Amino acid sequence: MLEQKINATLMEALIDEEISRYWNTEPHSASTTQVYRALSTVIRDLLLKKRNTFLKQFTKNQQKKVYYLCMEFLTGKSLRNNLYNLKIEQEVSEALKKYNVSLEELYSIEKDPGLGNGGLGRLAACFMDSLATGNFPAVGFSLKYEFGLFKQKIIDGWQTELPDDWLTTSDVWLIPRTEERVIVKFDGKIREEWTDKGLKIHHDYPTQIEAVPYDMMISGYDSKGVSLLRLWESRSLNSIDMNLFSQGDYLRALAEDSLGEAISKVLYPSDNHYEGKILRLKQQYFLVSASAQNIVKVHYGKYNTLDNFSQKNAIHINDTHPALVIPELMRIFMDDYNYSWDEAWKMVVDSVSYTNHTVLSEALETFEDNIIKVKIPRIHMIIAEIDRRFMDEAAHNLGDRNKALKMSIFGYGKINMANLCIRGSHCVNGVADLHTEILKKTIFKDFNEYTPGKIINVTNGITHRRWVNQANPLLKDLLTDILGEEYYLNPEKLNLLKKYKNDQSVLTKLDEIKHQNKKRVAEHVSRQNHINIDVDSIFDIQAKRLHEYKRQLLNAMRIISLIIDINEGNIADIVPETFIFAAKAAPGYFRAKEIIQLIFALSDYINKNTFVKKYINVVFLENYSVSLAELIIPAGEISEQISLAGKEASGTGNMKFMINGALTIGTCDGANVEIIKEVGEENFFLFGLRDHEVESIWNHGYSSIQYYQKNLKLRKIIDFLNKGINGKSFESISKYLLGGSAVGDPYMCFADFDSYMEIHRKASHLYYSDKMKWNQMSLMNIGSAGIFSSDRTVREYAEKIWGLTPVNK
Ligand code: BZD
Repeated sequence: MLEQKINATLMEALIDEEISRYWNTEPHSASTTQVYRALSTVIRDLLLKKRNTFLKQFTKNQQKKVYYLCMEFLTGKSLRNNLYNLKIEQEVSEALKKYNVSLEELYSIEKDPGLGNGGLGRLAACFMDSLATGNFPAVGFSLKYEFGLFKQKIIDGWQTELPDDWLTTSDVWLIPRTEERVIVKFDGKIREEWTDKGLKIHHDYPTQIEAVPYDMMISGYDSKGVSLLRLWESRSLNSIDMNLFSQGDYLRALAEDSLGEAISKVLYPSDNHYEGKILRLKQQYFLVSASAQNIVKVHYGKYNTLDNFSQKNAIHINDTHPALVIPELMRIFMDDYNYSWDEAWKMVVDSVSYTNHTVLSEALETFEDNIIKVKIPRIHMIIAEIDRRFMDEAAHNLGDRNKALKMSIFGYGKINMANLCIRGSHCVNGVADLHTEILKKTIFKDFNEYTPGKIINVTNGITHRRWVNQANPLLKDLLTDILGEEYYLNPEKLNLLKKYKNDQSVLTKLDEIKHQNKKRVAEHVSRQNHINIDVDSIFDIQAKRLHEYKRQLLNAMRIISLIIDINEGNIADIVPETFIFAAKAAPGYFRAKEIIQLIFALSDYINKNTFVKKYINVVFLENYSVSLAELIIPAGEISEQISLAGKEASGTGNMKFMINGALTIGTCDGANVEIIKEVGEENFFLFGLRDHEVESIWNHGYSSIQYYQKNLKLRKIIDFLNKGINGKSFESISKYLLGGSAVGDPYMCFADFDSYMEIHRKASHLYYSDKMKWNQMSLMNIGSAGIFSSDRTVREYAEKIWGLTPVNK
């Protein structure tokens, strides 16, 4: 079917067939949802065929594959992406005329699968796209959460969470593979027996959970490649207690069932904050055990030996969440396939690699030693043995046991997952230059000295095909007119755009495109928030998870300062600005919710105050998701990337805004540093303390009060918060900023405030005094963004870490 060129007539026939097969109805009377499901099923089956052809090819070549293990894949919607990547949007659009429905309508029906929190999960999804496009054999493994990241609803300014039932429409993309289910075992006791063949492990497993795979295909663009995303669903094996059932105790009979099912019920909604909860541990072990069993089985089925395991399989752990794959592979190799410790260990280390995404101490995962011992005793035993051998070896090599102990996996009754990952991987990477350097100097210092060269950098990237070509079709058209289609597969070619930096007609077109995209957002804001925003004002956007270190509060402080100036009549420097925020806070993160409340209150205040509203406006857009990002990022003129230096590992939103022509107001943090290097400081609004300055001030005892006392604007902001906004006091935020029992303003908004105000003045002055210069800077940003494509990122992983080659090369 795929070999046949898809045209509108063939497409119609395929859709008709699905409609009559599923609903036994005439095509013209099918509902929009039925057409959506029928079309998606057709595309899914096309992809399945395409994947099978691809699979045959790399299987025949006996090529190495990468398995990417991640607790999150924030894929975004599938239909548009797959049609785009298969290059059949036109044909499908034509075919849909028969059903009286447009592609846009069908796109809007699909629910956005929220199988991730933020940057980490979205990165994994971009990688799947780029791997398929680059014809790399790749499988992603994750969980089929019944409920993805909660839907955010703001009620009276306060974030509330609603369940995300993404499966009600997106289930069409999943292919159940019940025949490939495996069993994951928990709890129980271990007995060791010495036989003439060595140590034999006996294990009883009272809790056995079935892992049932569901496959999602992700097509590459204009390539043979299709990535497979395999999502595990948990099901209780002892699904129903027939004894209880026959005694009429139906609820208790089913209780067992729900325990098993709970594992893949819901995504943990915290980013950059670990929770040492048992359910989270179970999710992690469930993912790695099911995946490792699957990987080993496929390998053994093909080669009839595991001796060449690490030559043929690269296993990547995305952050420490899948760390337990290291002991799990050891368990399988030793207990199920009788390899010795040393043989098994070599196979594990040679195949496993690990990416770190944070240096924040509250995000570094540790689990209670005891929890692991009780829930997965054999795994605990293996971790203990990994550590024992490591400590002996390191103490011997370093001649100092205390030094070795600093790298131990065990400490203070906890298991340090990062230390397990570093020990069990042949390569560890950070996600931006600065982040990797910080890793080497701080949390992984001892490891870096012990095994120099093991920690490397691979800077993050984004798929420009989704984030420009699909999300910003007007910009795509312009770029295609100027550069041709080559940049679709060679994003470095965007560089050629720079030749047009003095071309008035190109600059004007860029300006018009931005304006159209701003109008799209204004319509959305009017529908959703019932607020009219001025499309001629500068659009300043901060869209990302709500976190203290990302400093949405610094942005809010500036807004308050502008309100105060306007109210006092100090309007000489004031220009029209529209501030757009979108952010979800972890449900238990009180401070983050309070900051949302503050932003909401500011929005409310301004929209009730016609005088202030003449100049500035603030909107908070609910329920930030991939789809909302696709709408708002193309409209961004200022991209707020204002984390405290040294805290944001990389950022990827910064890259998405840049490639859509926004100018960044940013600190020297994460990948901002590399963005500046590419685009030049003259095309970036840099402000704030550098990471070493942050460290030095912090080490000398940061005191926000000192800044407060010296700075009238800060004092007025605090007064404003204390006085309250529309009758709601924000004293607790002012206390947080000034300190008391804890250090005030822990993310140093006060220290960076003046510099932030100043850079904004510079930016907005330029916007209103020399729009062509602004557009020129915007063009330079687009032209410099090619290097931040995830095509480049996955190529680097393939070469430097996985030893992977594309099919047919
Ligand atoms: O990963 C983010 C970092 O904060 C960003 O700087 C970076 O760009 C991206 C991609 O590398 N980290 C996360 O998104 N982390 C999480 O979402 C997360 C989720 C669960 C538990 C811990 C962290």
